[in-house]
Amino acid sequence: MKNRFLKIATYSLAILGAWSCKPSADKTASSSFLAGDAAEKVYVKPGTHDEFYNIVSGGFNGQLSVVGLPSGRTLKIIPVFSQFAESGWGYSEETKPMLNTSHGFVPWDDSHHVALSTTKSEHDGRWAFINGNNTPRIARVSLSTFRTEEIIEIPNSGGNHSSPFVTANTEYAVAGTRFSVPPDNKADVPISSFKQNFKGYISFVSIDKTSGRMGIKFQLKTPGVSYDLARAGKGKSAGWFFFSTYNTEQANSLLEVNASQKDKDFILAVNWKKAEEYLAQGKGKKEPAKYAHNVYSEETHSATSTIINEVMTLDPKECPDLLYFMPCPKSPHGCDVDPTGQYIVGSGKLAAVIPVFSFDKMLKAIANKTYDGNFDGIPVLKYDAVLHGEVKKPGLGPLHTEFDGRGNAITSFFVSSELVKWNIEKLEVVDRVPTFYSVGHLSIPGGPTAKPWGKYVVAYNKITKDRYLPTGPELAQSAQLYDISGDKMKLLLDFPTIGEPHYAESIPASLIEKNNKKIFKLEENKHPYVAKGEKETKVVRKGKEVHVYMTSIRSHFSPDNIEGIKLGDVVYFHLTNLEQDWDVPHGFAVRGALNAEILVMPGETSTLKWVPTKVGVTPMYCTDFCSALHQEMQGYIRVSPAGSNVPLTW
Ligand code: K7E
Ligand code: RUQ
Ligand code: CUA
Repeated sequence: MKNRFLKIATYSLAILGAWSCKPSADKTASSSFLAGDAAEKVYVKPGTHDEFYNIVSGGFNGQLSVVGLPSGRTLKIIPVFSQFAESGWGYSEETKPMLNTSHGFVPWDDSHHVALSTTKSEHDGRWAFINGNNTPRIARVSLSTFRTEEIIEIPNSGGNHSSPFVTANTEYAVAGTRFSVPPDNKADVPISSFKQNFKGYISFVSIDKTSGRMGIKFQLKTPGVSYDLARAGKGKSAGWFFFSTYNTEQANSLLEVNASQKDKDFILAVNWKKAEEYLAQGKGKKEPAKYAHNVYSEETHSATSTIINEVMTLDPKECPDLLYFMPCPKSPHGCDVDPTGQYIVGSGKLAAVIPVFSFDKMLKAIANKTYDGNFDGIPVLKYDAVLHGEVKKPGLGPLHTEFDGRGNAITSFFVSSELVKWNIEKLEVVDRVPTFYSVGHLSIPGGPTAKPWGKYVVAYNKITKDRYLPTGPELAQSAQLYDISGDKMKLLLDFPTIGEPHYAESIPASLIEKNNKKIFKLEENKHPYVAKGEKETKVVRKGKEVHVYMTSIRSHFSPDNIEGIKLGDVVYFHLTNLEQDWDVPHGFAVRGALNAEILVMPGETSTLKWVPTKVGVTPMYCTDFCSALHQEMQGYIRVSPAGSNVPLTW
């Protein structure tokens, strides 16, 4: 990735001639961009809360982190596509099914983008969606429990990058493939047959209004190019979705020479409302495809995984007026829609301008059939007919754009390492400020929505260099917070991030705090192995399986001494935390257990599977400091040889 951008850098410099706005790496340079009262502006008094939540993708750690703004304090890591020993996520029997896929258990992914749910294109504080790029998946995270509640795999995809951006009322999250691939059911083809056999399926994943439950409503069989990023329309364009594309040469080797031959790639406009009509008319076709759908239930505190074997597809060749291509200068990356829904901003990584498209002009060009031929059977609209205008010489390597709600856009520039603010109507640059260094995504609170809150922009930098104490060859990843409330953007703060920060969204704390779940009610616990009081605790043998119905309360486990376990047994500790006080979890660990530990929240049941490997007495204990007697919260398990007749007692 970095190599590719470096090549692009050289290339762009060549096409633009001498361009010299690369900020100096000299630290003194940053001070002039620093607000004089920066410290005061990011200071959140002890005991008080931040104004915004910043929900940040962890990149290739497959997780989300939750950060407070403006302080930059990390509040939580939410495991999504990962195993996380701190909470037992992906280790406990209840959560393991969440990481199931058609390939089996895949406890990792490469996450790029966060999408917060919206109603009428405004944040509603209900869910965060995040994509898995590697083993294509979309996850839904509850912003009430800050837990992953659902993961759906995407078939016919090889790199779920333009995802999981959502439509105005969160009707759909999308999944466009970055690597076109042959369809799953006809996948054994020569790589050189790219043009004939490779497809770029775009999935529309429906989201239930009440439960949030996801399902793949349909997949569009789109041409075999790379779908890089996407945004839904808003307001008048709310029935449309826009995707940036690259490799429209359809080359199977993306060395620079191959993939950037063309002067223009495309932004694909998808009329998804029309797609729904075609589906209603029965134009969809079910095709074989295997994928996993994993759902976590708050009632049973457990997940189930289902494998599904077919998917509904729509072929644009049989459904006219569904897709249109808009030419966009060289290798567009970001594709962003302004708060009104009128303007679509393409960011050509290799381009010397930022093209801004007009939705009204697009509709007109479609009505008048102002075409410039077609690509793979899909009409290409004339560039001049759909263009609102170009921002000239804005910087080098534009990637992503967000909006401040005051008529301005802010675009990140990777190569010239800066944020550039420009006026959307006038297409004029109004301010620029350096980033340290090489910014990728950026986030303004509400910036991708119809109602930006403005105030700050966070730059997520790809390179850190000298910003922090060095920690060996690998350095902390870096974000930077800027004040955008005035005419000039001012740097306020550097803060490290957990994992590579790709995209993030920021949302007023008030929209989330009001829905916050404080406690799971014990009486509502429907876990099949729950023990709702110490009287219900027991140890049950079923052949070689031993089930321990166990409870915890400050400061003891019940039972706390177990004998009669034999080598060859598989022991399941089903621990119910009887506490009904906020913020009193108990942890549970057994010596030598391969499944890490579990952390059980008040009112919840969680299961640690343990396969003893040695004869003897093994300690178990609480891992989370819970009271003055935490250190006393312990017990023993006696494991005897396979044939022994030690009776089961507790
Ligand atoms: Cu890093 Cu959104 Cu994957 Cu741009 S992408 S920088
Ligand atoms: S200890 S909370 Cu584990 Cu030394 Cu102190
Ligand atoms: Cu329970 Cu420590």
